[in-house]
Amino acid sequence: MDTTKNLEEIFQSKIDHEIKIEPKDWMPDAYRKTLIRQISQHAHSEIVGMLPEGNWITRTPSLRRKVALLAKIQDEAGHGLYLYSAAETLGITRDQLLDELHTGKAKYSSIFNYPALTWADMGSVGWLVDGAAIMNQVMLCRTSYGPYARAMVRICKEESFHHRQGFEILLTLSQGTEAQKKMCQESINRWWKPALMMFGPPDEQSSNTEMSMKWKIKRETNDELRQRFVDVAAEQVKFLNMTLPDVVWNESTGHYDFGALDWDHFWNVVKGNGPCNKQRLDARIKAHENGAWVREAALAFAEKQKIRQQSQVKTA
Ligand code: FAQ
Repeated sequence: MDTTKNLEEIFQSKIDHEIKIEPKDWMPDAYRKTLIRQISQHAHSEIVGMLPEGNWITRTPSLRRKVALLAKIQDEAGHGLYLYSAAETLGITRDQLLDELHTGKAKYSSIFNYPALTWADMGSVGWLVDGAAIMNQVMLCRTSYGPYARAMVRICKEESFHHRQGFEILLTLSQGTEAQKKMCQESINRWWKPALMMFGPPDEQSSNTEMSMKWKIKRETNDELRQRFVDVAAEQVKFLNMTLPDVVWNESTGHYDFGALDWDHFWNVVKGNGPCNKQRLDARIKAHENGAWVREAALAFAEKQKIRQQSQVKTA
């Protein structure tokens, strides 16, 4: 008979040998809890993340831009669904997950509590927000929990398209009129620091990193990924002839230095006091309530199908 200690050893050994943990495998409660927390936060972020861009669907500058933006937003909904499904394999229901979001118990990414004020913001969201998301999510394609890792492979492919469409919006503006160039720079300035905060608090304030690295849920720390993102974005911005605020090359480290981030502000946004937290949550709750009839109809249809199949089996 396996004792808990043995089970823990087998579990850690699988992780150390890069064998994926699957839903029916034994896992420590804390691993399960951490995954539910992270995957659900991630799923909520994808769904809430549709809102700032959804606000621009009726105001795109051309039909081509509208089609691309619509496709991107629909992709984000799909990402939310893959991730909710991955979380459900850990023994929590979709209703519980959504309830935690709607009651404010569950977190979602701080970035989606900022307003999208100009068309250039659709570019900045794609380039900087999806860019930061990809930097973090590439490592998650190799995360130790099978259903999460597999969902991330597909998500990353789609996020790459989002990243490029955002950069292309900014590239067009950066080659436009003086007013368009100004709009482009002003948007980059507003999104830059919030995008850097997406990677989470500095390593010394990150309560989960140590265990998540041991379990290979995370494979790099918040600060490592943040620095890599800065180094990549600092090169990309040159193609736009724009600048990143407070970013300077450091010859001695071989990296770009970036200005101090206001972590008190970050925690305040995470706690619900950002510029758009209330608006975002209200919009999600309203969408959920308005969709009740669809869920009821789908369930009734499934029930009817089941009864029909059962009666066919009986008469056969
Ligand atoms: N916002 O100990 P750590 C996207 C919380 S998807 C809010 O370092 P961890 C696609 C954290 O939960 C963007 N809260 O935490 C898209 C923890 O709280 P707790 C989302 C944050 O988990 C693009 C506490 O702080 N991506 O953008 C944030 O080890 C465009 C301590 O932090 C993911 O969710 C934050 N930024 O590392 C969609 C990726 N950062 O629960 C639409 C998956 C930290 O202990 C449009 N998640 N917190 O009370 C992860 O990789 C990790 O969860 C981190 C945080 C790296 C975000």
